[in-house]
Amino acid sequence: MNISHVKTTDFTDQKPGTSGLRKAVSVFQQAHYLENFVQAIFSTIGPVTGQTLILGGDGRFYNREAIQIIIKMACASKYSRILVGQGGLLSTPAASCVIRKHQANGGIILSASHNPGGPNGDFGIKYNINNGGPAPEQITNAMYTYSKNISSYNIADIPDIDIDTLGNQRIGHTDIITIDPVADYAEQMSQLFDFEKIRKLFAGGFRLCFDAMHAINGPYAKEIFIDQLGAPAETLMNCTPLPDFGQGHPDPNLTYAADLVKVMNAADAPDFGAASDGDGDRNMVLGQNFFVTPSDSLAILAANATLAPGYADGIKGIARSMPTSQAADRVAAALGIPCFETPTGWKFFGNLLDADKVTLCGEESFGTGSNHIREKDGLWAVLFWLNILAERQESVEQIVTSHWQQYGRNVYSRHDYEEVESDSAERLMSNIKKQFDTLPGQRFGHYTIAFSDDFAYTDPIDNSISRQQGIRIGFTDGSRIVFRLSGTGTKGATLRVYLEQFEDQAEKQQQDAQAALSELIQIAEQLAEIKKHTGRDQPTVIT
Ligand code: VG1
Ligand code: CO
Repeated sequence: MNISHVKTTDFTDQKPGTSGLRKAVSVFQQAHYLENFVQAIFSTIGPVTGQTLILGGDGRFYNREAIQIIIKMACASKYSRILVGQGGLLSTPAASCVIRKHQANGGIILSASHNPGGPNGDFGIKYNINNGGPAPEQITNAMYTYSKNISSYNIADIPDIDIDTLGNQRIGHTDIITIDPVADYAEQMSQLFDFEKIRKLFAGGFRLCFDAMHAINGPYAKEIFIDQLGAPAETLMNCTPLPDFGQGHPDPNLTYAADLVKVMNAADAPDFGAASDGDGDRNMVLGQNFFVTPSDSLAILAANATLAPGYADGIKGIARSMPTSQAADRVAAALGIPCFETPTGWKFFGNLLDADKVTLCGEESFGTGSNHIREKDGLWAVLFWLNILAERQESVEQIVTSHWQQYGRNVYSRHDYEEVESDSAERLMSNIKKQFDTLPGQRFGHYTIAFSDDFAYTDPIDNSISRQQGIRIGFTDGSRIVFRLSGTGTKGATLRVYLEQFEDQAEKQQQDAQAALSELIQIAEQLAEIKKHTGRDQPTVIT
């Protein structure tokens, strides 16, 4: 096997964001662009001689081409094994599961997650370490530094590999093993949840509608819901993965999962609705004509965890990203367990999970997961809910409203302003920061500001510090407004405004969230002058 040492020049923009390196497909298609970053990964974590690499992606446009390039570069770097998902497919949670199960050194996941795909959409690449979780910031920073100084990369001169037939092929020093992308993951799910009970639930006529949004979770949903749990075929919606996600936006929220929302709001709606995103790690859950916010979902899973066999012994702690509502904190307090507040992005949960400080983690952005892997996990959350529904024999709405009665409701919403001009977005953020000194004590209508800061996090395990993780405005009654700029967008800047208010009076808990938050929405405008800086009257997406 001949190895080419290809001369290249650096790209200046290969800095991974909240979750890997994401760019327009056309950027990744430039000569040497992907190769440079892959070499930066292998050289930063290396030497990789004799190691095992897990490889797969969400099937979006350019997935297959990228898989071939990475296999050839991994052979050149003398990995001893590459486990690649059949057809080049692996959901993000399945990749995490496979890394852990096969004791791999790490894995490369090709995905831009919830960003649209297709030739005019986005592509992405991220590296997960041997615990199955996203590489921490120190490692992604080192990759970026390497990418800025790169002058050549190594690639094996071999023909394309067959990634569609299960089994082993040996190339030089490397065994390339094509694996079933679903099997290991499905086996793990059957160990965590009471499949027998859920099977009975479906046999009794319980109806689920699952929308894979034409993305990676289709085959996983078919295997688990239909083949293993006996749900009828009509359970599945948009479950054939397409390279352009059917020209949709594979982000499971009320705006983009419109097909599912329509079904769940109809008169004859199924009992339970759920959707997942491009790479299968996000989830949205719905009852009949009823939306469960991701922050509430985390709190409810925590409060009901012992109903699922995998968590029957109770949970050690909870971690939530800073902008996620404080609903989970209330459950943690009631259970007498710790609740950690981390920056946005799953990579910040890894150390807490490895140290066994927390069992469940969640983000307001439709992400929930546990210590079973080191990624958020869309289907896991749906199965957890099914297990709870099978045990409690109540509707989704009943479970959520009784949770509010017991713990109070953290009324919550996120307003996104997408594709804002980057300089204006930066200006908006720095203008709020300039007010920090004078904000505490100021009154706005019913609210008084208790504190304002730029969130910084010190990891309790390795003491690493992450600064500038979002602006927090806290009010004396526990309400909050958070401002953050997205780290996953590829066009301009996305401003996220997170709003939260606590409501303990049962008669007010049923209110529409936007109505209940209307005063905080006005205060956010007053503090940040969103209209002036973004030129927008309305958010692009409200979740
Ligand atoms: C967003 C979410 C964040 C999530 C990240 C990756 O990041 O807010 O909670 O972890 O996406 O999710 P940002 O920086 O755009 O706010 V996924 O499913 O896109 O990998
Ligand atoms: Co995702």
